[in-house]
Amino acid sequence: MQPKISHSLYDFGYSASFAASFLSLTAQRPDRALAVGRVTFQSQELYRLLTEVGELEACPSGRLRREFELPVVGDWVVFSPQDDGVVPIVGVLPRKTCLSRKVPGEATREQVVAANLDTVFVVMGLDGDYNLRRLERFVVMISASGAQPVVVLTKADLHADPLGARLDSQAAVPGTQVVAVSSLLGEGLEPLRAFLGPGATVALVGSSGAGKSTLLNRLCGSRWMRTSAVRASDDRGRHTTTHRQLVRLPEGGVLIDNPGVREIQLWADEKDLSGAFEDLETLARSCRFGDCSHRDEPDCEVRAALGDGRLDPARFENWLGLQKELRHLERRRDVAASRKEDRRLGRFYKRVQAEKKARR
Ligand SMILES: Nc1nc2c(ncn2[C@@H]2O[C@H](COP(=O)(O)OP(=O)(O)O)[C@@H](O)[C@H]2O)c(=O)[nH]1
Ligand SMILES: [Mg+2]
Ligand SMILES: [Zn+2]
Repeated sequence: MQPKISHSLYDFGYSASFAASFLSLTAQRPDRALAVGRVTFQSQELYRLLTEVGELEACPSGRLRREFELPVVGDWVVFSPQDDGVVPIVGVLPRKTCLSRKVPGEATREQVVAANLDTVFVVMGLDGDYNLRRLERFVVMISASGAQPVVVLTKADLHADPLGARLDSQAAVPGTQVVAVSSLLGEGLEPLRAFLGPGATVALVGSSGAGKSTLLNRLCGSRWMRTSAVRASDDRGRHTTTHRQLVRLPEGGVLIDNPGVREIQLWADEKDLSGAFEDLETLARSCRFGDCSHRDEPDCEVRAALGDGRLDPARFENWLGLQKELRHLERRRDVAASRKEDRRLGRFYKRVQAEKKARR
């Protein structure tokens, strides 16, 4: 049995607007007793929920599986309480923010990796991991999610000039706060604490080995509530031991370690580039032509900035590359959407034909 939580769900991110959604959802199901919980862990069909009566194991109902994409870590879900055993999840409350990527490979589909994040720490090590172009990509991805990105450069103790690195990173993502820390020495962490606390949801993303788990442990110390590991079956029916992905802090607030975004396949719009490239967009607005390609047009402010060293050429190339990628994605999304609509209409006409035939 899990220890009872002495906090209210509001300390872990619940809010008046989630409560309103919950009420309108329960009003549609007056026949059932329903309760709300937050997904702390997901592995295939097995879920764990943080609820008012402690942590519960849960599983999406058949109807939810058919009608909605499956809930993810951070979601607030509606479940039907049981006396014992696994509780069925019957609904997902509308998300406040939603961190998504394109599914890996050729398919043009969105994959939601975490929901209802307020802040995302983009964790990057000041060692071999350090890469400004990847940083720009991450910030675009998080801007698209609706959450606030904060860049955390870890392993400052391994770098000869951490302040210089911080300034370089700051130039790559001008609108975003950049912090350099050493989780090893416990240095520079103070600015991060402003984002934690009752009601706040913070996720850590970054490549493997960047220092996410070490940072999480530093931020929580021994103060995060260790609870027993989750026993889950893998797809071959073996039992594997996994740990919850969302941890709660005793003073309220939650941290999510690595919601699976090591490789960044963007699922974003061109407008989401502003999060990382506001300065470039400002420059581009001063070009003589509104549709300037910044290659060889006259009176191009972007080229002028490249010429006098105000703009890093690698950053400029990454901006062009991301623009191209997002335009391509938009076209593919349009095609995918119209194919889906075609399939839907196809099914509709088939049904109409079948009904006609049955009536004859
Ligand atoms: N020197 C130093 N090493 C660190 C720091 N943070 C993490 N590490 C080391 O980097 C390695 C990967 O860290 P980990 O937190 O597991 O990375 P994750 O894969 O992002 O969770 C571990 O060996 C850590 O001890 C730091 O601030 N300084
Ligand atoms: Mg880790
Ligand atoms: Zn231009």
